Amino acid sequence: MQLPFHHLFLIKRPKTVSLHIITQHVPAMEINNFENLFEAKLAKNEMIEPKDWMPENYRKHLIRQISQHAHSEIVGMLPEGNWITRAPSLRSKLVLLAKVQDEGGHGLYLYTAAESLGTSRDEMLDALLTGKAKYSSIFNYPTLTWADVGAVGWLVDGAAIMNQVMLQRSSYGPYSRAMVRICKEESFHQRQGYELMTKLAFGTPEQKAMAQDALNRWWYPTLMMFGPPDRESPNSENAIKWRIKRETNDQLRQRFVNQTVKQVEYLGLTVPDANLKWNEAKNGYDFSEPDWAEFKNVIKGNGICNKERLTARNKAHNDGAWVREAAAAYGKKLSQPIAA
Ligand code: FAQ
Repeated sequence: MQLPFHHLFLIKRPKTVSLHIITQHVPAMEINNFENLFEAKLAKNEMIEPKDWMPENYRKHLIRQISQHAHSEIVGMLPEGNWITRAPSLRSKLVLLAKVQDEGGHGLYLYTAAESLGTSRDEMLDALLTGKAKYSSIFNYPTLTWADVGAVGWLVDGAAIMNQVMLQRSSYGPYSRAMVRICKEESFHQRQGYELMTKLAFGTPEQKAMAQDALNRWWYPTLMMFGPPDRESPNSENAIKWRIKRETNDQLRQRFVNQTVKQVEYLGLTVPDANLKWNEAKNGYDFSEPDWAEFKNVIKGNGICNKERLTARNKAHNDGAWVREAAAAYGKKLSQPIAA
């Protein structure tokens, strides 16, 4: 039976059968052939698709990264969502609403990409809601003023794009394709943030001070978004080998600093780093590292807003139970044959 397009969203998807289960019973010689095929595809820069054979650790690595990324988008709706009711104009409210909704959409594309690897939405959400799963450290910092909405769009979305542009060429097809669309939307987010910062930085002295204060508080947490330094990044080696990540945490962090300093200068603001200095030899800025002890503490669950964020996500999940039940009941009704 061909269902109308909108009905497809309401029906609970069957659990994906993953190829790794099938290949558990395949003789070792054949696995070798599969492995050669997998390696050959990577070498030719071809995408790995859900039905292709893949090493178990590649599959697990992707589920880890993509589900954490999805959680980050969903939790990332909260800091800015906090300002929707207090946006200072109808225009700014509309723009902010659209941006926050986009982040929700990104979460959904990413959960779907992760499901194609054989995990379920329920498993992933359970890990988030019980605090077992990680999500980006950045969303455990509070948005204290309207300028923070600008700083998040400009810096946080800016850092997200810096990282995600390379993920558009990630070796796993569904992840790579989700990234293409996400990057387009993130560019709009970055622009709305920079526009807001421009208004404040060229506004009254009080507004400029608000913009500087937001930059001071968001600069180092944004640098942490790229992950630990390469020397302490256990996942990078495989990620690069399997072409999941195309550049390392430190390379992307450096590129972000190089690009953003010019934007700070245009705004007439100051990067809160006394060691920031152009280095001709490396064709980039030298800059202070973030406080990695603070980073570790935040990802352990002890940041300023970790508890508040998980409480909010749990409340939303519980409040939405009736929607899931209604959708499942409607899906069941649709799947029953229509009486003659
Ligand atoms: N926060 O070995 P590595 C956004 C963990 S989207 C928390 O270097 P990897 C849009 C890492 O998971 C932002 N944990 O790991 C938006 C690992 O732990 P595990 C999210 C972090 O995977 C804007 C351990 O540390 N973007 O902002 C962080 O190679 C505005 C060791 O690290 C993505 O997720 C962190 N910052 O590199 C939404 C992009 N960094 O899992 C709303 C995709 C590291 O072994 C509003 N992800 N960890 O227990 C990636 O590119 C990578 O996963 C990295 C980390 C770069 C995040």
